[in-house]
Amino acid sequence: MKNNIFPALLFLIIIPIMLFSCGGGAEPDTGNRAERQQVQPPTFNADSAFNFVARQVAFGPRVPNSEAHRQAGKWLTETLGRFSDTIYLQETRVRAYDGTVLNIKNIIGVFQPENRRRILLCAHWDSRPYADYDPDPANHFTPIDGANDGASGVGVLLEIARLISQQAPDVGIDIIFFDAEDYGRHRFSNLPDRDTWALGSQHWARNPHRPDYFARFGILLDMVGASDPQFKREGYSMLYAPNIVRKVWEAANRLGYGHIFLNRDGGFVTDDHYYVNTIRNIPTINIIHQDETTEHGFFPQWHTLGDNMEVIDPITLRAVGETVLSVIYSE
Ligand code: AHN
Ligand code: ZN
Repeated sequence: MKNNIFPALLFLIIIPIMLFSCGGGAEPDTGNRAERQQVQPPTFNADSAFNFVARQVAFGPRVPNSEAHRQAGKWLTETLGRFSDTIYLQETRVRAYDGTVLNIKNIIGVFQPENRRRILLCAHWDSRPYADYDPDPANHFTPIDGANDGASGVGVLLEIARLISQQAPDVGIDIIFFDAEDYGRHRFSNLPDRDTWALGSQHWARNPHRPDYFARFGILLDMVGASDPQFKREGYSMLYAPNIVRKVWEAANRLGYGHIFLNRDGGFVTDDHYYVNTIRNIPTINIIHQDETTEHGFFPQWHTLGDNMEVIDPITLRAVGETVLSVIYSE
């Protein structure tokens, strides 16, 4: 027995050691990270992402303090909680621009908490209390579905969460669904507008779920579900995280999405990433649909009752999802 097992052990132990230590170029994956080839990311399922958008919208407008908001928050916490290693629920009260006290929740899913190399992915899960750009003035103070403005980014991130729970990338991922992004001052109000948007991310940036929290970079998804979108290089993203914009736009180009991720500068948008950049100092970009043919500069149904499931196109969800996956699986 002894005599027979020794050559077998040699074969099992010595040969693999030789293979891994030769470094002759046959195994590029053993080189350093910068030279390393991208791992094949898992396949983004656009129907699954679409379904994650539809499930949110089915609760009704997710306006803070409403029953639909409570129910949607519970479902998002359970759903993200199923995919992630650790879930944090950050509940607080904030004061809106008009004095309304809002009960809000930031929902945070952590993957590989022990990994020190981290990437932050985020979107807002609340929807706007006012359709203040609706063509019909009778609708100006009606809450919106926010299928694109809000739910689309969350839908893409839930699909990404599902995929990374099955096949972990080399980096740790934090997915944050920010609350109360869209409770900003309405267009008929004379009250001051400063810092009235993105209340959930302002709170998180000052009180992160872990006091020493840091990520190499962040990606915010906002309005990533309408047909034929244009993602231009958003102003604050270029100011605070130009290398991340380049990295993401290059990934999109490699995947054949250069007609969506345009190599053109867009406007500056005060959105969740602004506070992640300025308060938490994490270089964070915003992938956001900008359209210079509309009066407000966003997709045509922005802040109208028309921002419902009819505007959601799985092709767009896929383009964004594949791009983000490509970036995180090559880090
Ligand atoms: C402003 O209009 C100042 N910010 C827009 C941010 C936003 C609203 N994103 C989605 N809805
Ligand atoms: Zn909005």
